[in-house]
Amino acid sequence: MKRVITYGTFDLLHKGHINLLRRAKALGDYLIVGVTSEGYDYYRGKLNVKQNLTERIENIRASGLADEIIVEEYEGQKLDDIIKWNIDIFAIGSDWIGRFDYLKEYCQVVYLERTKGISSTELRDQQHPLIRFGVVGSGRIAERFVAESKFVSGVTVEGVYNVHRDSAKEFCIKNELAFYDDDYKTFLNKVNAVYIASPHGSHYSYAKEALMHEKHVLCEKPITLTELQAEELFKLAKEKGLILMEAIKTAYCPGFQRMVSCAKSGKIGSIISVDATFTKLVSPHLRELQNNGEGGSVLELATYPLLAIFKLLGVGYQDIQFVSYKKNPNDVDLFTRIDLVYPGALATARVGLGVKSEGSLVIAGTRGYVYIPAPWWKTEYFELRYENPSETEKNFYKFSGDGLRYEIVEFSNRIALGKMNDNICRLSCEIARILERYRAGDKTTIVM
Ligand code: C2G
Repeated sequence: MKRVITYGTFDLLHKGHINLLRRAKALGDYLIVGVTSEGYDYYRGKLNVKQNLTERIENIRASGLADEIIVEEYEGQKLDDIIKWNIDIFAIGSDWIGRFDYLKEYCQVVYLERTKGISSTELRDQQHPLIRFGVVGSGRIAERFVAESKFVSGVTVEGVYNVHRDSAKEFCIKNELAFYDDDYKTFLNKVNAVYIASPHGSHYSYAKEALMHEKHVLCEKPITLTELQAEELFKLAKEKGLILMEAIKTAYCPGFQRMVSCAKSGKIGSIISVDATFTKLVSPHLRELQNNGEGGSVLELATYPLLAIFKLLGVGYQDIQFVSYKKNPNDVDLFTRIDLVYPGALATARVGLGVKSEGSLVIAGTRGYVYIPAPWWKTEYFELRYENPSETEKNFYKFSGDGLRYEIVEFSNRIALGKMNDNICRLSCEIARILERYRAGDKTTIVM
């Protein structure tokens, strides 16, 4: 009996998949189909698969073409499967030509002609209208956004807006966009969503106007500089049935999400303390350190540690204190410690643009602790540690590229769902509230 194996995501099972399965089956007597798990697809950068694993398996089963269905969960599994299932032929579509030649040592490898004119990506785009982004601002992060958006299907970046026409033009040419503009209304009319990456203080007005013009908004951190403004924007988006989201990539990356559920699962007992540090040395002439009411470590970086603290302990803290080091001509905070006191727990966020420290996240519990080394905000790895070192558990995840692709996927999924995530909206408002208090000098000690 000749045994054939093939693999795929098989999202929104279509004619191309069916042809492939039929031809693969015809190569032998017994066909095994490996369907990729959600985790594996995320790992290999297939970020917006629409159907869950159960639905995709069910479709393969209903096609009647598979004699057996297995789940593909990790890199390198193909080789293990070929040996385990005693496979004679490995078959895959011609879009993979050459990529699986290394399996020829173990079985015959056949690349089958791909069916032209149909793909899951096209079907997804037909079901959900393309998200046509316009970028507001043309700085470093905006450029990274354009690059990262290319990893998410169903999304394009079409144009850029900047009050300075020359900057917009330069950005447009460099990033091969379709248009640029220095008139915000004209710009808004050409897109259906905006990514706001302008200076902090301008986020509120750009976001508000975009929402008023029925555009979805993905806004860089901090979403606004006051709690009221953030609440107003989320309320407006809700009333209009639009999506407004703060661009905090960490919140949506797989490693961080797993780490949070693991820490909260009881494996380290009750969480009593969270210590999160993020420092990044920048040169004094850069935007981040200007004395314009928008500079300094807290405004630039505190979103990340506060996200971790709020995700782990919630937003119900009772007291907050800031201690800042500001010895520089611009009088901006080069380093700040934020202490939050909860009923039965405590947390500290440390941020620095002019002071370097170990950027780790430590979550202390009654049974053990979670240690995430720098850069924990791009979580690739975390350890569960206990009194007995032999119980240490190490967990590895993949964090792809700059990570902005994860927030873009979430934004696009939210648009398809037609609903914002209320918890994360609240979290953004709470962060804005802390920034506002800090800017007002509330509960702040300055180190002399
Ligand atoms: N396919 C095809 N014609 C199409 C579309 C897809 O023949 N128009 C084939 C692909 O070449 C692949 C199979 O259908 O052999 C499944 O395609 P996808 O669902 O896109 O999965 P893919 O990402 O190719 O998974 O481990 C996973 C595999 O390596 C490939």
